[in-house]
Amino acid sequence: MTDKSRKLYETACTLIPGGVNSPVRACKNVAADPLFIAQGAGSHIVDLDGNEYIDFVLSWGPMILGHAHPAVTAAIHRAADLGTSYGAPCKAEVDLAQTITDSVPGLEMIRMVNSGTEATMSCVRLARAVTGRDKIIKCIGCYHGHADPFLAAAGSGVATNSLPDSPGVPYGVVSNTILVPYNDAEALEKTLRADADAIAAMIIEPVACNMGLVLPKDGYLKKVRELCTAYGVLLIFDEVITGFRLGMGGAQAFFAIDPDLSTFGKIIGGGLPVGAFGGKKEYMRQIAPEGPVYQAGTLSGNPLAMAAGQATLLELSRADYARLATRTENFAKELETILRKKNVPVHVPTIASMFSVFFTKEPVTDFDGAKSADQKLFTRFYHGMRDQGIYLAPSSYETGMLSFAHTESDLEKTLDAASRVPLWTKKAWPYGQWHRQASSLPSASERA
Ligand code: KE4
Repeated sequence: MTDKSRKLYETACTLIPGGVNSPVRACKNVAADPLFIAQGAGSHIVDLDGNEYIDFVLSWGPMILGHAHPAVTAAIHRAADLGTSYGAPCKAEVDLAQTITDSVPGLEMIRMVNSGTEATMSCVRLARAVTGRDKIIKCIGCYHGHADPFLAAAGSGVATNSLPDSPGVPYGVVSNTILVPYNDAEALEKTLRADADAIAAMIIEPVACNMGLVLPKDGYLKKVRELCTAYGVLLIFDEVITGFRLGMGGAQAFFAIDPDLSTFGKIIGGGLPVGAFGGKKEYMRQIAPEGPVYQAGTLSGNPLAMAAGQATLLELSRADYARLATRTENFAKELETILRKKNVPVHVPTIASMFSVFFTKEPVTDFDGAKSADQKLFTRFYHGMRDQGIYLAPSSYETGMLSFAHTESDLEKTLDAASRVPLWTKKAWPYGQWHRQASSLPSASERA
């Protein structure tokens, strides 16, 4: 019942590498063809064939209010009526910068860019300029976008020189990237003791969301902060996902840690292309044109993206994050109980409005643990859920998310679907036999 998606995918593959504009959307990890989405409204999306799904991907994070939120859509319409880009400063940029710096405790100044990758790439350049050092530390399994310095694979033995993790990335670039396991303060201390004088910064996802959802062990982030301070290494919190997801102050407020620099994206753009990096004034004032560290972007601070971000954050400032976190926690616990009744090893970690599903015997605390998850079981789970109208991230290395638009009925239907997926037998799932036609969802103006 996904013929239109399948046909369009065939055409797309003749025009776009892999038929998609970002690899994970190709659903290769779960041997599925991508669905082409025609519309989103609240917690639901509809594909080209009219099948409706409850959406737990939410565009990988931005749609925390749900799709086509009336206030966000109206803000974009208003901005678009005044023009789409000026290449000159506009009030919307200042308004959003004020909102973000007012919301995030450690943030004194911020620069807008157009993606999370631009934010992390620029932030690392700033850290290297400020310290005069070239090396950076990142955690194995954390993802900070596709800029060369981050596409590093662990070399022989951990925390030694890294190897390029993609063709086209020069060895010389990643030789300055040191890899340490996430949640391992001892390995970090050993690295700093050996090499601190050459290290500009450590960049970390305070909650790891790109190896599945892996929570920081108690005290880990505090130890990371203390070690970076002790060895004179800047600490960069990559909050592209956790920013405004864990609350208005992001992970740095949630865990009461004060990073030197932070990066943002996704939610702050309300679904339009936005990233940002910021931190203490003493560092940010080094950014051109105030300082010598060059960083630029034709569409940075785009008025439509700023309007979408500001409207999103305004709604979030009035939202009940604690209630959404409790609902997500209850949902995750119930999902874990349902899946365990199928006699499969499974853990469903959760924090704030996020969760993920690891088919592992032990809880996952690092990338080695994430890699040990049973991919066959995850693939069956993914297909079994998608065929019942539940749209999950097509990889166990991604994180599921709830929005403020998800209803109790959505969660009940999802848990009911999970109870029906045959994980305990080799019986082939009757893939594709499910569909529920939805001509279209109510538009934003109809829901305003
Ligand atoms: P973008 O360049 O994709 O806007 O952001 C890069 C990035 C940086 N930091 C973190 C913590 C991130 O999670 C990301 C991007 N997240 C992935 C999903 N896990 C984007 C999805 C995709 O690549 O299509």
